[in-house]
Amino acid sequence: MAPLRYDETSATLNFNYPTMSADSLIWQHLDATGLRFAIIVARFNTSITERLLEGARDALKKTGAASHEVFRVPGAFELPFAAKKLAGGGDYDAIIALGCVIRGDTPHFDYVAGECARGVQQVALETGIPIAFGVLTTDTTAQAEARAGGEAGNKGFDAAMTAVEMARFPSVPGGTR
Ligand code: INI
Repeated sequence: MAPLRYDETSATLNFNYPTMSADSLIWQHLDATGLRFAIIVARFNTSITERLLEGARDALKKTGAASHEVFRVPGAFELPFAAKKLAGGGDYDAIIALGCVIRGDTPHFDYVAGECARGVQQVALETGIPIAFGVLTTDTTAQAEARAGGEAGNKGFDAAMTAVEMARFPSVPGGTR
C-alpha cells in the first residue's frame, strides 16, 4: 500500500505521505466537523514540538475540526497532568499531547518518557476522553527532526488524525457505522 503524503500546497491528502501509520488511507475519510480539540504542547525541545504543533493543526484543518485550543507545559512529564485538567472540564471531544523526549547520558529519559506515556493512557482511560500520544521518544535529535516534518513525516499530524478517529469511535471512517 502506497503511503499518503500530506501536500502543503493542496487541500487534500495524496498518496505519498511518509507516515509510519499503517492506517493512513483511512485518514482520507476522517471528518472532524463539529468536534472540539485541545492540543497540549511541551516546551522542552521546542524547535521540534512547535513543528509537531504545525502538523497537528494542519490535520485538524484538513478534517474540518470545529475548534482547537493550544496549551503549553514545561516538558513531556507534565502532559498527563494537563490532560487530566482539560479532560475533566468537558470542553473537548479529544486531546492531542505533543512532546519530544531525546535520550541523554542518564536514565532520566526513561523516567520522563515512561511516565508520560503511562500517564497519558491512564488519563484517557479514567476520563473516557481520547488522548492521542504525539510524543517523540528518540535516541537522537536527527531522529526527532525526521519525525517532525522531515523524511519520516510529522508525528503531530498523525496524532491529530488519531484524535479525530478516536473522538468518533466506534464509528468507522468512511464506513456505515
Ligand atoms: N522533557 C521533555 O519533554 N523532553 C526531554 O527530553 C526532557 N529531558 O531530556 O530531560 C524533559 N525533561 C523535563 C521533564 O519533562 C519535566 O519538565 C521536568 O522533569 C520537571 O517536572
